[in-house]
Amino acid sequence: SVTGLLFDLDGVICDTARYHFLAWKQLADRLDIPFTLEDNDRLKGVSRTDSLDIILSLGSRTMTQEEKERACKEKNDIYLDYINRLTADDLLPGVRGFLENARQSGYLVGLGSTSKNARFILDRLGITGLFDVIVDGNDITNAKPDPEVFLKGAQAADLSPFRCLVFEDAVAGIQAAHAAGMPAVGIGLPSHLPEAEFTIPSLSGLTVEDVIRQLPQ
Ligand code: B16
Ligand code: MG
Repeated sequence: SVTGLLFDLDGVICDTARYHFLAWKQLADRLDIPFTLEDNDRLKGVSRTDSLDIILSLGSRTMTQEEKERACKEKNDIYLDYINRLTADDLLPGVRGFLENARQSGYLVGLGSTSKNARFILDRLGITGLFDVIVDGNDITNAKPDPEVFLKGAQAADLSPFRCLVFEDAVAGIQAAHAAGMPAVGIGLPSHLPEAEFTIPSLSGLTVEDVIRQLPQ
């Protein structure tokens, strides 16, 4: 049975995707590369450097390693200006209650995010203390859909992967969970996350037991 819960950050805990978009958009505009909100969907769960490669491919452009590092820093500085302003009001609906219920019910609670800014974001949102385990972009070498982030989360929580349940909003994240041998609950539309065990629109109004009951036996 499930004893640990691993949460993605962007799109599950907080809607940081729009700030990622605004920051990448500013860079893309400067580079004269067309980049739309729709394109941004492809960046969800993808690492910073891989995101830049996707944007460069949209403009059929290339960069040297040094130019890439500068571009990534430029994007992250813009992004930091946005997330610096995050407060507890920016938690997605139901997140705090769901995490508190999970802890009270005895589940281990972990974060599995590709973001190198994850700890800073949790601090801004005021929920760092609700996590037993945090694995983020600084701890991994392979971004989702590689299972590394979730396998390290399970390891840090001293749990077998099959005891863990993942909460994800991105296709790459659902694939990462499955590659780790973990079931995944999709947050969002079933049509967008057909590989998830099942989807829920948000964590609002649900307890962990409500969710676990829906898992295929
Ligand atoms: P950073 P997640 C991911 O977070 C985002 O979905 C993805 O869009 C972003 O590029 C990645 O983090 C890296 O973020 O530039 O802050 O290191 O969904 O895995 O929580
Ligand atoms: Mg996400």
